Amino acid sequence: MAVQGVEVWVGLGSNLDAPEQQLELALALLQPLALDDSLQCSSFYLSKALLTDSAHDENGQQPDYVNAVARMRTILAPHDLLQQLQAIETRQGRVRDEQTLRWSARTLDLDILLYGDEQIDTPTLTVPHSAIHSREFVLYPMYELSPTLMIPRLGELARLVKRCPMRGMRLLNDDRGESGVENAP
Ligand code: A4P
Ligand code: MG
Repeated sequence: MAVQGVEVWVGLGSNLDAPEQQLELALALLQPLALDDSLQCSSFYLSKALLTDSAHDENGQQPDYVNAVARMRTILAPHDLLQQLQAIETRQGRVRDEQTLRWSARTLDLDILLYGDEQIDTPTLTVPHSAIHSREFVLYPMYELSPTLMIPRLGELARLVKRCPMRGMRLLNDDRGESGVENAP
């Protein structure tokens, strides 16, 4: 009998050291974690960095991010998946030490957005990811892959997309500006 696994959604982001290539490599490294040919990825989007009060350069800025979301079926348990994602981040040069500020620029960030319908609240893992509802670089790519998706705790993805400003986000490599997201509700 075929193994079904669980459908998980992973957010990918990078704003250091050739972000587009970082995402391409991350997708290749996610492939072995996915069952069969279940890994799918959205388009790549260029978005303005969300910043904290301290994590920015002397001009109060960070490079733009390249973001995407992937979905796949996996047999990994939630914390095992988190560990695998952090290993990929580390392999791609992500520095995570006491000097590194939260939300500082990074070569790769992999967040678990959804793990099936599960709601998980542990010290190291919150699922659905706590910021899904407010992030254009998460909601619009998710909508691209699954316009009718329902999100545990939050409800219809389409409703969340409608309420979320684009903040100038656009498709990477799309000279037509924001037209790539014209199908959004
Ligand atoms: N953790 C808890 N829940 C999760 C989850 N669902 N997925 C814990 C992944 N990790 C989760 O994360 C800190 C800890 O969160 C982990 O050790 C894990 O146990 P981190 O990746 O080490 O640190 P971080 O990413 O700096 O912090 P955080 O709070 O996860 O930030 P976010 O939410 O990842 O946001 N602007 C744009 N345009 N695009 C971006 O992608 N990303 C961020 C970081 C800021 N600004 C951005 C973007
Ligand atoms: Mg993170």
